[in-house]
Amino acid sequence: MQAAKRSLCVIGAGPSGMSVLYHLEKLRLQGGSAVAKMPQVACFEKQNDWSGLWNYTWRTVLYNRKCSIPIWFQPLQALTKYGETVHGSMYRSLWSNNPKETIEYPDYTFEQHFGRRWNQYNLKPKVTLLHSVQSVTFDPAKEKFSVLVKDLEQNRVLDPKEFDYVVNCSGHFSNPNVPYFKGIERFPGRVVHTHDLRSWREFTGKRVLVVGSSYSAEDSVLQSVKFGASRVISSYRTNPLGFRWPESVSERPLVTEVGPSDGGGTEGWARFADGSVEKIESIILATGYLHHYPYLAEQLRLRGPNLLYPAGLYKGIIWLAGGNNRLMYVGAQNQFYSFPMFDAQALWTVRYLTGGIQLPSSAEMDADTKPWLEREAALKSHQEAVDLQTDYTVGLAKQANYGFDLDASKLFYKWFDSRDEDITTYRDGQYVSKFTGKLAAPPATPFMSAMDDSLSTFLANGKDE
Ligand code: FAD
Ligand code: NA7
Repeated sequence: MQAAKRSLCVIGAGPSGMSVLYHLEKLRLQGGSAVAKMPQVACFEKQNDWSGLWNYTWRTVLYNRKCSIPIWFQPLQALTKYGETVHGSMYRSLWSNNPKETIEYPDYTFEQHFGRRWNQYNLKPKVTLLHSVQSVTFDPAKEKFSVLVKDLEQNRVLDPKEFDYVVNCSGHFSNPNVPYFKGIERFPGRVVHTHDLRSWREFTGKRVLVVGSSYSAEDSVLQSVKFGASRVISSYRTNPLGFRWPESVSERPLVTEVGPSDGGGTEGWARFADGSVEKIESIILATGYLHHYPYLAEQLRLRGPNLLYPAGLYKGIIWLAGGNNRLMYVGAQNQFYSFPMFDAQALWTVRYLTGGIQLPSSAEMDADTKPWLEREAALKSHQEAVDLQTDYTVGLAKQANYGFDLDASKLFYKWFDSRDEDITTYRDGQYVSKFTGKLAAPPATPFMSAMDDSLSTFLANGKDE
């Protein structure tokens, strides 16, 4: 008698989830012994289309359209028409902050046209859209997951489905980390986390406080300047951003208190750890995101800060707690490499699922993970951070027989240097694709003066050299 086919549930159809579907299909079409071991796949996506955070529609904008009203009247987090939290954290005028050559798929370069890779294998029918995963539990006796899914259009929770494996690809830059600052409840102006930001035009002419000093903070400062904020104060907890900023920008240590100005209206003030006080009208919390998987049973749930190597995952993928090795996370890391890293993780996952990669003992998996955690804890520079993710991604790709050298560290170093040289022009830089050998065209309009981010303007760009 033939053994029953094993089953796999993929949660989320962003870049990570789509890479899993892509490699399953690619391997199936290649044929060979892996095909017989291929699991039956169901992929559930709660949005109306694939592409994850990059699925930016008029709905993303509408749901989060909160005007300049005091914090009391603003909803904590916007909901979609189906009562789901809005996944999108993107905003108008967002340009990739890393060179596209550092996040290129080797077998589908940007030159071949972004966005069409998934169509190559007709993957759309494999995604069940507008279906939100509500609960995932694991029964160790049966070695099966039970997954509850809600059909959002029908407003109906479906009967539980059993799966042998789950790959969680739901992203982790969607649930905002919102710290409290003394007096914030009395601050009369706009208070917004970057997750809810959609347009920078609301800061034109305003005095803006940006809290945080990582990538969202950097972009918040830059976009505020670009869209005409009269003054921008960047407040850091650990390290300043430290760039040579335009004159209207200054950096301060952590904000300790905010409050309303005497005259009424929406103006207020902020006090900082060095005792200085500044008048401000808006606060942008660029304070990052929290891992948030409310549908996963407690013992399956990854927690903790945004790390390059989150604890509890063998090879950054296999969930170790509980010892079932049947739950995988793809894309749970902080990201320099993003797409190519997800892609290598996806292929590694597919090889594991189809018997091409065997897991060592639990003790060996723990031992493999430990040096990565120690290395991350000892990082001293952006370069060292990139090196860590390069070693991780290249190693994973090698073990999975990925077939391409993904090391883009030199491009990342060049990117760091160009940010240090001039933070206002680094996005206009040109890089050579590792995979086509071609130098990209410069943007038709430099980033700081490009106010029209429509697709037609963007695609009217010159041809790569
Ligand atoms: P996501 O893109 O978050 O996709 C996860 C998917 O899972 C979503 O479609 C979501 O709807 C779905 N989902 C979630 N929960 C459920 C559920 N319960 N049931 C069903 N489906 C569910 N990366 C770069 O390389 N360059 C950049 O310039 C860049 N800029 C960024 C700017 C911002 C503001 C943010 C927030 C991130 C940025 N990123 C950037 C990083 C980004 O995380 C990756 O590019 C990429 O989108 C991650 O892909 P993912 O598939 O892992 O997660
Ligand atoms: P990150 O990279 O996780 O950074 C979060 C920042 O928020 C970081 O500077 C933190 O300070 C700061 N933070 C967190 N909590 C606090 C509190 N309580 N007070 C002050 N500052 C705080 O998130 P990003 O949003 O910048 O980037 C995530 C992704 O989104 C990335 O891919 C981007 O391209 C877009 P710290 O430095 O730890 O002291």
